[in-house]
Order: sequence, then structure tokens, then C-alpha cells
Amino acid sequence: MITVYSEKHLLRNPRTELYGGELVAPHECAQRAEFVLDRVKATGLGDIIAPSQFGLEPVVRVHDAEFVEFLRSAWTEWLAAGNRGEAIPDCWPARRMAVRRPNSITGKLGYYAMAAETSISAGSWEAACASADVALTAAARLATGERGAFALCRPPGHHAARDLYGGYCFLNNAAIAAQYLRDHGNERVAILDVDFHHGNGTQDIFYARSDVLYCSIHGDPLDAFPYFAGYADEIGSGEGTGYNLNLPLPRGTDFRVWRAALETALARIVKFAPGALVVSLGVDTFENDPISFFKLKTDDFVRYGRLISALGLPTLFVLEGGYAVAEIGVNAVNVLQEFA
Ligand code: SP5
Ligand code: ZN
Repeated sequence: MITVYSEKHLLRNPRTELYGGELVAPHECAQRAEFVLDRVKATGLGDIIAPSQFGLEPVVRVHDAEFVEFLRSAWTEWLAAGNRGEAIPDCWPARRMAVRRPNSITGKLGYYAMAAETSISAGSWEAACASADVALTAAARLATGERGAFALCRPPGHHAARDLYGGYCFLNNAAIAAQYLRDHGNERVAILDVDFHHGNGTQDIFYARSDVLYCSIHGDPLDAFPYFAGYADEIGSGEGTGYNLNLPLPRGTDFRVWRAALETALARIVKFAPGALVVSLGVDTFENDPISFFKLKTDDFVRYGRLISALGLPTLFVLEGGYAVAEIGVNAVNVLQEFA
């Protein structure tokens, strides 16, 4: 199975993450991608290729053009305004306030951010573009007939909505890839999101559509980030009603319980009969993940990779979260084992 990787992920190297009332070293760090790459090499998963550049056209198929322009210029504007630290929002359009885009960079950060942990720093935009290119390059491999491909994306993407960034995400790599697959020969595309967190961004992008099915298994938003999306009664809207499936699970969920939810999601995907499957592959479901509360063990990742493989669909794996840095490579590549 082919892996697409770009060393441009190193350009995403913030110093800060707002966490527990402190500015700490970011959980979403460069070492994550390096450990996954090392494991791909060590296991001989398959060839590793660099991405091609697709430009912004496939990006603005799912993102708002003014939002994309904001991301492109945010760091320059932040510095020009005389700020010394990294760009962090400190004011939001809360209930009954005007949801309108201000001119000031600090106002725009609040307008476009869905969370404050994701500091914008030099190079973040360039890394986000390279990450989208990684997903698109892998998607193009599927479009030309390969059965499986692994997009080793960093930064991750599934919290980025049409016009929102946050949750360590800027551009929604999986959504951009799913739209690309729609635009290149597939009438229906399914997205299976197995990251510990609900992919509020992916849900948002496809919420009113019946041509892209979104299924997610995640920590119950009553107790887990992103808190304001991921409830079971979010089923889609308009034509998209019935094409969004959220399976929130409680603290302490182990593989027995998690697998039952996976089987529910897989049954829904089989009924949908997609031409291709995009897996938002976060391995923060791991028992030792520092910011999550599921209890999956290293071998469980092999087991669920088999279940996904058994669908027999052309499948694109897009790396999302996973913060037990030393184990992320083994856990992620375990999922891919059956495909290789
Ligand atoms: C892609 C992805 O996995 N993004 C995750 C973003 C998480 N953002 C903030 C998480 C805050 C977690 N707080 C946990 C408290 C544990 N004591
Ligand atoms: Zn996550």
C-alpha cells in the first residue's frame, strides 16, 4: 500500500498550545509524523511518495474562499498588528452577539476559530496546504484504480469546517479528498471517522448532502472535545437527512464496546454502497492517549483494520489525531496491515 508524505509538515511547529490554563508544548507535534513514517518504513508497508501540488481549487470546493484567504494571511497580519506571541483568539461571537467578520486580525481569529488551543505560527499555512496535497495525491491514486492508499497528513483536518479552524486543524484533508473522489468518478463517497474526537468539520461540510455519508465513533461530546457537536441526534439536514451518523461512546470504552459501534457504522456504509471510502484515521482511541478516554490496545488496531478491509472498498486512510507519540506509528500502521 502506498504512503504519501511531505516533509513540509515540519513547517507547522508552534511553540504553544493553550491547555489546562497554561501554554504548553503542543500535543500535535512534528515527532508524530516522523514516528508514523518510521513505522511505515520499518514494516515495509509499501512505497513512500511525495505529494503533487493541486493548488487551492480542490480546497475551495469544501472551504469558504474568504476563510482560506484568512488562513493564508493570518500570521503576517498578526505580526503587522504588533503582536509578539503566537496567534491565539481571545474573543468569540457568543450567543446573541453579531456573527459578522471584523477587520482586525484579533477579531478575525475569534470569528474563524472553533477553539483556542490551535496557535497560528510562521509556516502553519504552508504546512496545511502541503497536508491537503498529501490527501489529494493519495485520493488521486484511488481515482486511478488502486485499492488502498495512506495519506500521512500533518496537520490533521477533521475539526476544520467550511469556515472554521481549530482542534489542531486548518484545512479538512479528508473532506477535500472525499470531494475530489466525488469529482473524479464516484457518485457516492463514505467517510468513516475513527478518531477519538468527533469530526465536527467534516460533519459540517457534508451535513446537507446525501452524496457523502459521514459516520463517526467518538467520545461523548457531553464529556469530550469538541463539546458542541457529535450528538447522536445530529442526523443531517434537508437532502442530507439520514446521511450523518454519530455514535458517541462514554469514558472508559474498550474494544468490545467500540467494535459494536464500528459494526453499526460499517453496516450503514454497506447499505449506502459508496464507490470509495475515506477513513479519518485518528489513533487517539489508544488506552494511553494523554488527552482522550477510550481504552483500545495496540492489537485492537489490527482487528479493526481487518473489519474495514473486509468491506472490499477502495479506501483512502487520512491521518488525523493520536498523541501517545511513541506509540502512534505502531497503532496507525497496525490498522493498515490487512490492506498491505
Ligand atoms: C485532530 C485532533 O485529534 N484534535 C484534537 C483537538 C483537541 N483539542 C483540545 C483538547 C482538550 C482536551 N482536554 C483534555 C483534558 C484532559 N485532562
Ligand atoms: Zn482526535
